[in-house]
Amino acid sequence: MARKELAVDNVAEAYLALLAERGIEYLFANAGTDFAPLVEAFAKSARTGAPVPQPVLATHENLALSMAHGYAMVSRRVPAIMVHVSVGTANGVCGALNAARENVPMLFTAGRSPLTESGLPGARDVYIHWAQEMFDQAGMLREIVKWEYELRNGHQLETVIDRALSIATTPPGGPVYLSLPREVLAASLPGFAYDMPARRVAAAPAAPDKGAIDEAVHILAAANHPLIITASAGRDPAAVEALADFARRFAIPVVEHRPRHLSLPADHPCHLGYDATPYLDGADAILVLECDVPWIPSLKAPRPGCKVIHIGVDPLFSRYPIRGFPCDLAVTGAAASALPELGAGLDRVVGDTALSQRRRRVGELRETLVAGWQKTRESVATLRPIHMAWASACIAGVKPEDAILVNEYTLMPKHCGSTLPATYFGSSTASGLGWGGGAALGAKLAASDRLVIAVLGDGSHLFGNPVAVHHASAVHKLPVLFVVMNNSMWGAVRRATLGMYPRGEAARSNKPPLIDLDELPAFEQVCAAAGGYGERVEDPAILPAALERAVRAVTVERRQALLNVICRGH
Ligand SMILES: Cc1ncc(C[n+]2csc(CCOP(=O)(O)OP(=O)(O)O)c2C)c(N)n1
Ligand SMILES: [Mg+2]
Repeated sequence: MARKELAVDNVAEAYLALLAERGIEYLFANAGTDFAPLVEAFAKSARTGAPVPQPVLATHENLALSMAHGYAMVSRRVPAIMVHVSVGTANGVCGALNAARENVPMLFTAGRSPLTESGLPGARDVYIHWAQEMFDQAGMLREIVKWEYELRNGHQLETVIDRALSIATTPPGGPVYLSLPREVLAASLPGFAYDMPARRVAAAPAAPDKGAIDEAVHILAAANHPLIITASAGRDPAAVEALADFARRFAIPVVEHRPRHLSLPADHPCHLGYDATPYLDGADAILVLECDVPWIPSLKAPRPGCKVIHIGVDPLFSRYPIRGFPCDLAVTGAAASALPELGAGLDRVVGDTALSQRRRRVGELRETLVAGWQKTRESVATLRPIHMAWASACIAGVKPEDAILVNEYTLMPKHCGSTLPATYFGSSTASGLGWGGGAALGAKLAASDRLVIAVLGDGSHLFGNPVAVHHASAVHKLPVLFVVMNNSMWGAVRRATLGMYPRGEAARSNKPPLIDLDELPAFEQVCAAAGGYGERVEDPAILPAALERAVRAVTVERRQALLNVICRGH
């Protein structure tokens, strides 16, 4: 094993060099006084050519975290983020929760106010250094991250960084948090030696237990009407083919419930849409595959006799305080390795006659479903304000097959299906709004040759700091197409209220409070103000042409574009 030595002046320089050596390409950053030693080290590297991660300026922490999230989900590499002490961490907590619930590994760091009031290099020299210091800065997100620590000195640097990265990337992945006091970053370090490659690596994933796989085979083989429900099997692109093969071979229908990743191509013969409700009564065995919420029990649950198997890297979602779905068997393991093993077991026991009957039945169900969707699209195509189903279908009409869709959360996948792995990303199951714009920019950073389309609600767009997002798109040359489905409201709040109180005061009111978003700014002009193409679309008939114009602006002119699509409430 090789030891490498670097001539550095201080811990900050060694830290950035080590991040680069460990494969961190980007440091998404929102700076403050705590950054002084890092700004200095970046400036020095620009002169000397010493490798460091590329700093990516983000003018709000939510944007920094969301960009890092989008970059990580597409590149499958680990991003680093740095924010300003306690206050920056506070702004980043929502993004960290989004990433944690989606098992996105990231190194989330923050400065720590200088500890000393004078004497050491980096000691307090601005009035904020007293008030910004907290007893327990990491306490704000200790529950969210997999590990947190504070760098105490330069001598532990290699151990700390390697431990942070190996824990973040060990399945199930997730963010880790490291605070960096200013005096520690500024401390002199006469030379820095470290192992290359790293001697502390991530743990290999747990292999599915053989006995548990046999039991799952037994349950599925005995079932006449098995069903698979997934949300995130496709987080690992290799799982998409595994699921496609498995479903096709055994004619098992698959529902993608609230998908965050494409797990099965939308045109797969076993794809039965995005809502398991119609199939729950008939199912006699359900395989819940990388899915935290397969159905909503207060609305509809499977029959009591239906066997339920959960498979995933953390099939119990152990970080969720409450999750009580029936679970007759839970198998820890990645879908990409568990499904072929299940398939091999089922191959030995399942007869082809039963399968051909089931294949026919699944085919009929799918035909009815797809015909229903088509009918919906036709019936809403001319509605004004525009229907989100029509807007989704129009997006399907312009997007190349390899385009990356980032959905927060108004795109309707049933009207805009994707077929390739890693081309669809839905917002985190934690649903901390304000993610989509930044995530799309991060996705573009990871895949510069692909068209990236962010589909946002008017509400979610506002949560995402649009001015900061458009600025980042321009300054980092990340042209993305933003489609805002603008119904001038928080439709979700309306639906929740009417769902709980269908005949209540709000239902009777013409204008219930805290739902309508009146006097919204012209989102398209905000994009244009940052150098992008912007267009407001009210007429459903011109939406396809408007989308073509916007796609052209992004792909040919290489500038961002925003369509402000005036939609009806839903
Ligand atoms: C950070 C955060 N704050 C509040 C919410 C609650 N919330 C969920 S959906 C929603 C409204 C979203 O509005 P919009 O994006 O316009 O979509 P619509 O429901 O109108 O289609 C709100 C406020 C949330 N999920 N995250
Ligand atoms: Mg809305």
